[in-house]
Amino acid sequence: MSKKHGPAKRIQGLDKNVWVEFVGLALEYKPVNLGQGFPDFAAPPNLVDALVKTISGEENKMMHQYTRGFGHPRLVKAISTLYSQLIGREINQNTEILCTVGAYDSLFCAFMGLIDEGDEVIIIEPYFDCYEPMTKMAGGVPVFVPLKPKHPRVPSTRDFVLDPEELASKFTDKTKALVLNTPNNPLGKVFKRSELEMIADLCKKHDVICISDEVYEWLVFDDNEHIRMASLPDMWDRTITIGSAGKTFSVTGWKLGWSYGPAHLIRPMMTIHQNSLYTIPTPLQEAAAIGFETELARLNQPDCYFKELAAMLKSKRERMAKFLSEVGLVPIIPEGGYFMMADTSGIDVDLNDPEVGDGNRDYKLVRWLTKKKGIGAIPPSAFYNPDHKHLGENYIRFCFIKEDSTLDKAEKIIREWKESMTNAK
Ligand code: IK2
Repeated sequence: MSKKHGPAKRIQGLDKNVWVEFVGLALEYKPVNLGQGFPDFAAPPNLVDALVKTISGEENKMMHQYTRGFGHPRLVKAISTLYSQLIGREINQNTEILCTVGAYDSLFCAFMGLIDEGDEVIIIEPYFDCYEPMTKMAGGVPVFVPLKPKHPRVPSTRDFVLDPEELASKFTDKTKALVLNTPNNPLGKVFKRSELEMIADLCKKHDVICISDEVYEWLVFDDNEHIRMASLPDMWDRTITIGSAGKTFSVTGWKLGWSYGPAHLIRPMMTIHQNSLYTIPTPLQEAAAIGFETELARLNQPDCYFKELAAMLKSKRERMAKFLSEVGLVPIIPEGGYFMMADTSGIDVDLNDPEVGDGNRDYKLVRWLTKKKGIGAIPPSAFYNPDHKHLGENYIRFCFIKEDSTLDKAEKIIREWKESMTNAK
């Protein structure tokens, strides 16, 4: 191949992607899919109705055409109304909000719009995998700091913490941004106010931007509370908050997201957006706006979809924790989100089989589980940088936002697996 036909330098070394491999594996082997994070149950009927109405009838003919580039007027109004309430300040719908193709595109606009060649970006591990390649594509340098369990076998993600001194040591005069993800994917950790304050103080001290990925903001369990970084004192001016309709309304296929923050941080993101996608699908934005309006009218009431979904997930979380434990997959109970990490150190299977391929233990084990047992999952070492992959490789991530019938199937496989292990002894 001619040298001229080679990939751009900015993407060299970034070709491997956990989703490409494991979504592909799930398509090929058709396991009970507890891998990629999406529900397998119906979207909220009122949202579906809203979409159907939006695209039907002569009176809605303009819904099939381009809309405002930075966000459909009805949607930015709804986002502004909701989050102005939640963070306790008026958010300007025209200058302080950007609607994007999923949270992914918001992240892309943030990295591309704000990170320069040589800028350092602090990323808390484990992290949603795209933060690292996006930092690199922008020319930045990722600097990692891991959440660590307080002791080897912790029961809850509450016990995964940052070492404040270690975090402080990562800030230099080149640090431009820190990426926070609460509730965290893959762990499900919900950062406490004191933890957020510690991070915020460092951001303020070193004049650093916080890119706060809060796509699982409504999915918190027990006495945990989702605290928005932008609501902490003096953090608004340095925080971009990212959300996802896919996660909020259980419609991941809509790929609709948004960012809100001060105009001086949103404007550079808009520049990337206007020069790449320019505008995003009108009907999905209109329907999501209607969805938000509905939930706004019943916010904090038990029938609010955000509350209902969290309540439903809590029982699925408990169910999954129970059946995983039965085979010795020791779960770390998540405080939020819809993933569960399970410690696989006690599982003894033959990973020398050529069918499980190579790489870290969790990659092999997930391939084994998919091909030999019919359960799809995700290897969490994908969420650590190369030097820290050992911190993730003794776990597997399972997704529990699934129909009870899907969880029944997974439970049956797990029980049979357990029986076969007992019989083999
Ligand atoms: N940020 C986080 C933390 C996410 O988890 C996601 C979606 N991830 O779901 C895949 C998985 O982990 O199985 C996103 C951003 C992207 O959200 P969106 O789908 O709105 O682009």
